[in-house]
Amino acid sequence: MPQDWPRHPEKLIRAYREHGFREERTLDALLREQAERHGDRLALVSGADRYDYAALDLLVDRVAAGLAALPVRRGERVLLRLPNRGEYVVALFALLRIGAVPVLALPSLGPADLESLLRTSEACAVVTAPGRGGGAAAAARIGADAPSVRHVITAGPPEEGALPWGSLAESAPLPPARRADPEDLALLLLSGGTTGTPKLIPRTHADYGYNALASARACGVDRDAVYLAVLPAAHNFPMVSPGIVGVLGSGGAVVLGPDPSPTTAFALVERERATITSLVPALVPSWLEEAGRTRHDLSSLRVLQVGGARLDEATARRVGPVLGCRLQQVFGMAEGLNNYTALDDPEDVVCTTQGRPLSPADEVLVVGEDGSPVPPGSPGELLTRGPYTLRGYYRARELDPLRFTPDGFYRTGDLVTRSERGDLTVVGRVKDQVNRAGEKIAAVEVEEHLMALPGVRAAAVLGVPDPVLGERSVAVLVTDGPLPAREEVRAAMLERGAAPFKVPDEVRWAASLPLTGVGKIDKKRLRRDFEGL
Ligand code: J2J
Repeated sequence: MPQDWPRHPEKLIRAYREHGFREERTLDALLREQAERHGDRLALVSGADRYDYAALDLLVDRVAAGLAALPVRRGERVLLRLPNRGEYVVALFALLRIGAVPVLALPSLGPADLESLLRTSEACAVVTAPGRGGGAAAAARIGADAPSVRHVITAGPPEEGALPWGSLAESAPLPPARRADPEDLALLLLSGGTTGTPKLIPRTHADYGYNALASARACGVDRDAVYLAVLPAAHNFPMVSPGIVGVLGSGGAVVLGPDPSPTTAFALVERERATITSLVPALVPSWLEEAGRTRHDLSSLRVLQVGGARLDEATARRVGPVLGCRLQQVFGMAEGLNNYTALDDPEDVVCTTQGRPLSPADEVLVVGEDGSPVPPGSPGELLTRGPYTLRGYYRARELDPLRFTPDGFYRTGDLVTRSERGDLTVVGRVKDQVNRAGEKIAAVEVEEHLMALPGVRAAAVLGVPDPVLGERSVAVLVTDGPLPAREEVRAAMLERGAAPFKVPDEVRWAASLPLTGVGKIDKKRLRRDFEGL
């Protein structure tokens, strides 16, 4: 049988383990251990439901038994498509406990993506619920139509052909099973790539657990942490940076927020005395605005993590003063590598860089088009290899030569600069650029200038075909007041030291920008919306 996914070389795994760069316990054992150590401490809050560690662990045991009875077997894949509710955390750990492999899908995924996920993973079951993306019934139907799917489980209102979630928890807990190997496949994540069909990322207990717990240490997360998860919980950022897994593995509490709006979130921060939360940049301006007028007490909040896309410097500088907490920039990817600014980094580093690799064993190279390393400060593609970065996608061996170097470095597709002291700054995607009459313009760089204009809430720069220039640059802006004229944009950008050819050829207005499920600007859709421009 062809290999489903390539592992790290055996010798390297041994070396990583010797140095503590792989977790020796399975992910569900992390939860069990906390339950045994202090079962009465708060673990999870979801709406009106509150679970201490003992209660959460027992519920996980029961659902694990319910799943095993269906049967869902060790090694089988199960698609989880759940909103931020307790069932998500319970289903996740229950599947891990029986050695089944959760496939984490954002509730916002469309039918085409779901179908492709089910086809590649050959999942034997789908667990779904109505959520922000809606359409549980549609997901259930797709699941029911997929040849590999034997069970559809719904955590929402009863549906024909679907098992109610509640029936799973009626089983008696399973007797302890044989200990799973931490080097086994734990779960499959969806690649954040915005082009082509979704790719599945294999993560082991050993690498994911290490990612989560090392992140917890880097973010000052311990048993006193209260983490508010407002981003879709199936996304890698709120899962492991340090997220749900890192916080539960450290004995802290996880509070699931049903949506990322500041009004909902601020009420939860006050009620639960949340100490840390994470956002994508698109959400930050509305949080800052609301913080100026809220009556909620946000004084418990110590760290606001921002990542997933480039945070512009002007917004970054407002976080500390307005929210009264530390900003931490997080540059991560579901494929592995996580970078963090340190909580005690100088203000300039926190506001203008996306931090440094989490692990001393993370290897990063910044290379030019010819593949050779560029000097500090020069832009190049980030390549990385390390103890929690994948060596190949799941069931996609044909991608190996494209996305990995022969010696196992993952080609991130991110354009970065690295400073002398090793801080990385993301300056664009290798292809997110406008090729204007041969001059390459990084979209992110222009977006950064545009975000600094007064009244600009969001900005996206696209290259569109042009008979003369090859591509011309179009800025799409969401503004508070009137749209600035191109001349105004030009004057402001030149004032900020931008090269004249980087000034957008056109400035367009939009009421809002389309966002991906996790809240990044969806350029593919934006491009479609502006087709015929
Ligand atoms: C610029 N681009 C960034 C940042 C990610 C933590 C945080 C985020 C993700 C994530 C994650 C960026 N500035 N601060 O998995 O554990 C872009 C890069 C990267 C891609 C990965 C985590 N942080 N990005 O966003 O798999 O282009 O993971 O390669 O969804 O998002 O996307 P994804």
